[in-house]
Amino acid sequence: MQRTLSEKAYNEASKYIPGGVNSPVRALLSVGEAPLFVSKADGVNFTDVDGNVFTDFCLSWGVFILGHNHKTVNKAVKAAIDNGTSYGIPTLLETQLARLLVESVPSLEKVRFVSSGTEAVMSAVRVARGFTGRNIIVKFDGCYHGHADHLLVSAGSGVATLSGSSSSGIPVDFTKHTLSLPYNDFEAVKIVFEKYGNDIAAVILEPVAANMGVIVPEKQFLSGLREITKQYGSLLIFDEVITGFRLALGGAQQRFGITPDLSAFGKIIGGGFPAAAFGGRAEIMDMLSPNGPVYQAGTLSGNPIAMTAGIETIQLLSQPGFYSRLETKSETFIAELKEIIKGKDIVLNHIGSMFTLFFSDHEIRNFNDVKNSDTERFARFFRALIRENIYFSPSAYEASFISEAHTEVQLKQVLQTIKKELEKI
Ligand code: HOZ
Repeated sequence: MQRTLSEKAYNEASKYIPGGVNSPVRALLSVGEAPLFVSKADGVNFTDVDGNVFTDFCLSWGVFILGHNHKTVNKAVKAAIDNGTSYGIPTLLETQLARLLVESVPSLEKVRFVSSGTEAVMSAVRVARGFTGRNIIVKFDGCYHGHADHLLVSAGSGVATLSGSSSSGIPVDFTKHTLSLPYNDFEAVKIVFEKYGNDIAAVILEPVAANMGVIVPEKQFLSGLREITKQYGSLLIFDEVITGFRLALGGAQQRFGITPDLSAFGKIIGGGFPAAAFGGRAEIMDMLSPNGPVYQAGTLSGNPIAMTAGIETIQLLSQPGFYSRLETKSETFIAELKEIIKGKDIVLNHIGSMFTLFFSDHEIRNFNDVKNSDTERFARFFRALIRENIYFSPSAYEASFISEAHTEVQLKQVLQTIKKELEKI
């Protein structure tokens, strides 16, 4: 496979952009590969600048549940552009998308739009602190909630590949109210609540972890968190930036039947454009300025192009049968993949259309398990797939995704390739 133009593009980008990329995982360093530069994408495929075509299971990190370049979404966006692209003044589109979110997600009574998942989570935490008048935030090791200072503690995603899983440049004072505990460990949560319960503003987590690869919460974990936060007057925040509109129209909270106080959304709700949202009970959300004393703002928040793409996407996802079709297709793929990896010291964690292969002979239920897995073997696997024109999410600490656009025939071909390549690594 010729990759000379990507290599050239990387060298050129590195002159002007740190590491040549605008988000670290894209540099592919943890999988020992040179980054790809993309020229276009359609359906489940993207084409790099050298003209190589890849079957995509990263899908802009889960954004494209409908596949890239969806005709209906694009048509609406093209029409919206002709009316101007940002006003900094309210539009009807914001209310329309807000209504769709509130109608789709069980816990939402009010939402506010921002432009990225980082902003959504950061703002949800601020509202939680404003509402409770408390400081402490409990999070879980390996969950990634964007790059706000106080949440970059034992974080997953690209941070997981830094030594210590935290970023430099953050004063200790900024993280002193953040406690990070092992995922799926409710006993640890109980101990922390016994000690600090009345000072805990919120517990925040990815209801299915997807930034240390996919880790599904154990049965009593989410319900335990719901009960204990209620008992102590703390809020429960679900970071559904990845799981929202992915695991069901109502996200992980609908799938598990647990109602958080606040939730954050991103990725899918922008239909490929920068839109994210946070929301929850009206009495909490009304703490936000101008109704209340918690400040939060943004020039491009709710911008008409992102709102249009979001509306079109959610309407398509709301059509009867969408999620059951995606679920069935994913189940078939996962079942066959399970057969392929049998006896190979590989663990397949999955739920709905999200999955991660961990190279380990142990169950993977928390960040430590992921760190102890064979990430070198994952890297070899990733590189082998790339040579076969298949693009999985490029780190052992990420989730891969199936979309509506993957056909059964394509998935079968991918499985054959995986089978063949696993024999060699
Ligand atoms: N935080 C994203 C992975 N979970 C990476 C985003 C990107 O590199 O585009």
